[in-house]
Amino acid sequence: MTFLRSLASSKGDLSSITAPPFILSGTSLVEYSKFWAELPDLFVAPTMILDKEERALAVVRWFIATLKGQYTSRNEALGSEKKPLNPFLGELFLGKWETELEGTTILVSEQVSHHPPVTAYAIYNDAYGIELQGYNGQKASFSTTMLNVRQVGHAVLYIKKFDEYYYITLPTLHIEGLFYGAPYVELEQKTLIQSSSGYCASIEYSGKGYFSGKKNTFKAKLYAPDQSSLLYTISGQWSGKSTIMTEKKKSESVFYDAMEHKVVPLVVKPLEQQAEYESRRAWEKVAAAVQIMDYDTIHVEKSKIENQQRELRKKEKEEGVEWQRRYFELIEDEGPLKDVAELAGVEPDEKVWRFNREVFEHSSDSKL
Ligand code: HCR
Repeated sequence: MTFLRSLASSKGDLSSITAPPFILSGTSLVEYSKFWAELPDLFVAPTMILDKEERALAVVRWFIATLKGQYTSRNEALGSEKKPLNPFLGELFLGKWETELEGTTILVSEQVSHHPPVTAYAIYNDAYGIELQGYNGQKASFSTTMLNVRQVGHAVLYIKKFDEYYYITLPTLHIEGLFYGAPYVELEQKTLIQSSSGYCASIEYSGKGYFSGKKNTFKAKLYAPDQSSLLYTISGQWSGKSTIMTEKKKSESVFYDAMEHKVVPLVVKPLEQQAEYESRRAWEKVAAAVQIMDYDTIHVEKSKIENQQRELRKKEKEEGVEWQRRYFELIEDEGPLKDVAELAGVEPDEKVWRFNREVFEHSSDSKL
């Protein structure tokens, strides 16, 4: 009951929730950016497709494939959704995927704001010339039985060979099962994937009952440029199997089957080689205490980090300086992306977080 009361009074700030020990996770939210590319083969697949329409479809397939990791992996690995650690400003999570066919895919994820919390990330594979950039924050509200979470921010996929962008909006979600102490995520509303080539996909989510009586369901529609015609309808479970219907031929076939794809684990440097601002090293003691549910140590170790951060902010205030983000900068978006967002009918953010790759590559952090 204390937990539910803390949810009800959280006023949109998820970091202020006091969760019981069995709901705590030893993983920081800055790590969640990795879920975008745990299937490197699907991430790079669009770069090999010459036809624009087929390419847009491959982007939708990759996106659908990321959802299982993003929204069900804690449930599957730990028995229920967990409350992640609240990243501190400047916290970094770095890693790479090394696969035989795709080569190296790099992840740089940084906490660029603490209040409100915002994580920015870049994921790129140079061999295939593909890059994903994005940032996200969360706004929460509590209704009688559910925690509702609206995601702020967006992701942008760029394919160098075709000089093509995909502007991706993030789904709204809610947490069910709170009263039973077994929280899990369900997606709602929709995602738009708008390509600079004009193709646009609209993905609508629903939980149990609405589309098919099954959990984690979606219905996606891929439209030709200017929404001139509906080309494909895809439906099914994002955590399971989905099928695609070609509008012209009215033929149906399997679109994606999550059971047939195994995630590739991200390779992260050993703790002793990480800088003190790298997520797993910084939270090492808290994570160990979460493992054995040692609530006192969790509290003591978390407080050390929080107090250190408070001291830093106090010093910055006294010196009249602002924390320098390491690899991302907040800029006015005047580039092609603004146009793509407008194509999708999405109000573009006035300022957006963008990756400064040059700075990253000249830093010791780039030695992964
Ligand atoms: C809502 C959530 C924190 C945010 C997590 C986000 C939205 C972060 C960005 C990722 O790309 C996608 C993503 C996936 C997660 O499902 C989502 C988390 C689910 C729970 C967590 C809450 C802060 C936890 C609240 C405490 C509980 C378990 C009631």
